[in-house]
Amino acid sequence: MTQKPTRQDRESAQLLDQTLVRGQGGETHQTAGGDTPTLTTQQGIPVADDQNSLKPGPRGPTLLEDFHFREKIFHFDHERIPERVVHARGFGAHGFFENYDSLADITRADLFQRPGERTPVFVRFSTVVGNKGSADLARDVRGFATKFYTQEGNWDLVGNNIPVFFIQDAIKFPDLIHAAKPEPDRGFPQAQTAHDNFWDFISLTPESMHMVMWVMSDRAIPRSFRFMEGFGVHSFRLVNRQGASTFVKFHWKPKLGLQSVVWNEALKINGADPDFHRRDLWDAIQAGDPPEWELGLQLFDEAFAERFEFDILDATKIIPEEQVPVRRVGRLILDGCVDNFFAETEQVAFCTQNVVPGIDFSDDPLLQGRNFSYLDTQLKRLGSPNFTQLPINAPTCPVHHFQQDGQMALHNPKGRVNYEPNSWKGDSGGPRECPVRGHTPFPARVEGEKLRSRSDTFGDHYSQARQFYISQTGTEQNHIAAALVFELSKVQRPAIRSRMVAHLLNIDAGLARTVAEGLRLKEIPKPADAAWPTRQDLPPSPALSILLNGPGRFEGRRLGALVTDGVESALLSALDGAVTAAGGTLVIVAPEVGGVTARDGTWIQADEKLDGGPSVLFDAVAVLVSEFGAKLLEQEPTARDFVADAYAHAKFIGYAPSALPLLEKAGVEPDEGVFALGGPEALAGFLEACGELRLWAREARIKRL
Ligand code: HDE
Repeated sequence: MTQKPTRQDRESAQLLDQTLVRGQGGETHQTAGGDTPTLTTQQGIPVADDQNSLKPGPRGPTLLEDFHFREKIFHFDHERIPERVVHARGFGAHGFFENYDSLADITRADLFQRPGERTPVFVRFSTVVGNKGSADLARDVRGFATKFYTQEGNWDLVGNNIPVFFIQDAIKFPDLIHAAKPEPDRGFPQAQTAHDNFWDFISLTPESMHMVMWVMSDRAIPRSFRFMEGFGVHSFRLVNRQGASTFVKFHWKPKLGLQSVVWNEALKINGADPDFHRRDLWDAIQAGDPPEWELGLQLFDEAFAERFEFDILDATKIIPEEQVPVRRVGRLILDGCVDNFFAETEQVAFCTQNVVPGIDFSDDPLLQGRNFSYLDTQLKRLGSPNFTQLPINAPTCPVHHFQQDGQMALHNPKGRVNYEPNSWKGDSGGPRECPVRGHTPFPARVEGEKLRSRSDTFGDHYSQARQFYISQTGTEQNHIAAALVFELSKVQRPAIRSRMVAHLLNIDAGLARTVAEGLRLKEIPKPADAAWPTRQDLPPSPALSILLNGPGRFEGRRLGALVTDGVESALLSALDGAVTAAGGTLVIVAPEVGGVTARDGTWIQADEKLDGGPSVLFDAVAVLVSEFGAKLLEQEPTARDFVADAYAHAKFIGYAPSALPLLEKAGVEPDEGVFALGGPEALAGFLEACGELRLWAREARIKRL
């Protein structure tokens, strides 16, 4: 309700009263003049008429001579570029990274040398499986890719919101993605892993079991990009000026804490607002509340790598934070929306091989494969090796080299010399290599027979899956079981369902039993053959739970207030004050978008019409309808859903006493999450409770499946 002026407000202020000139055929013409520039072709030729193609006589055929028409249609026909083969649906924003301390002792990377220094960044969030037009709340991994425009070149940290991956060797990536994407004969399902091909592949790929636990957890249905973690996944190296190397795993920690939605809510959000995540990021930045993350480093040496229970080169494993703490070294702020989605979000080309001096790779076979794939994919998508010259991809530091020509070359070097070595002096000779400043790979010792094989240190596929599962709260464990039951219920072949339960038996017997019961399996299968027995001694890691790492406050969240004519305006504005003081946003939902008349006659503008503003779009709700309004809305399924969904999704609900009949009709049974909003104390209590985000005890009480 109380919001700073948005871009939309600013834009509305710029709208002109348009002067329209009617043409002979009734078409409208808007002509240039004043501040309005003249329309031109791409060649800069002024255009006289953009409404009619050139014809011999008003009813004749269009003439080939019409260069303006042909250029316009030709360009339109070529507007699309191939969407990304994975991570097609994404949303980007600009911002900066700010260093806390100098990390000179562990890396020579220029961006980490000076405390307080800011490096510009562009971040693109994404889902993996769905196409560009799919819905935001698919159950899926989220990409979290960051391009740092450092003074020594671009560093791309191309991560996910889950710290492990499905496979250990990049050679399996095409199979994994083929299996997850729509089935090739029928072309569906879209943006879903709930189908036979995916689970067939997964159930034959035991190395994916740890990742499966994460993807079936609520991590795969985040409430917003702002409330999720990010991970570089692989082990990388940091190298200092003396050439000493430290292994590192990168983490992003959201300032506003972790939060996810529940699955039934995700299904409904996808219908009500398929752009839920991108809208949330856009709105937060436009409202002047830029989201923030801290960059965390898990630093460890060769000796730790040797003694760690698992192989640090295996991307299906984490290093628990309790074992190697995450050191927070700086903050990332996203404070700028893009000006043009295509130019920036669509054309941004991340490449894992973009590392700067002081940052280096490990031998993780997944990372090594990615280093080939990303460059290759950019050529396919952007069509030219000069994609690095597009503004969103161009480094902000000086670039000097002898690479030239190619399609769409914008910046060919000047002068006579385009080779090296050459005998021209100074500037005329062009750039030279620099062993001191240049990127030098860490001289790790590598030897061995050339063979296609996998290290047996990669062989334990279940122990960390189990560790993840036992680190979850009871609520989260229930959600994992329910997700598995949902997905496997969409699988048509019973053999695949059983094969999955056979793997679950190696993870947790209770989980396997719940899933088997949820699927009504007639027989419990034997546990899957395992190369290594599941370790029972790995302790729970609280850092892996979302609910143990929530915000404990309502900041950055949205409360939806359902109002009708006759609403008490004093109560509404007191609620608005309390939500705003808590750092949240109040959104007014009314039967009509124009607004309502309060009991005291004041006019209250609405933000959403009821059927476009269901409660799944909010973190908590208040039902402030008048007595008369309650009577009216009792009859209305969308109004009953508003309340019933909020209740079923374990949200905190505040209500004006006059709204009680609507709550009763929606099946709400008062509990410690349902607040009668009377005086200021009740409001304060309600808002404090809202900081917990959900009353999970209610879910346990009312949910059977
Ligand atoms: Fe990617 N991945 N990936 N990936 N990936 C792409 O590159 C690939 C993997 C990730 O917002 C593609 O520009 C291979 C892990 C993100 O533009 C492609 C393998 C992680 C994005 C590609 C992996 C990621 C991509 C498609 C197995 C988390 C979106 C378009 C070895 C650490 C970046 C593109 C953006 C995109 C290949 C596995 C993250 C095809 C071969 C593990 C966030 O090159």
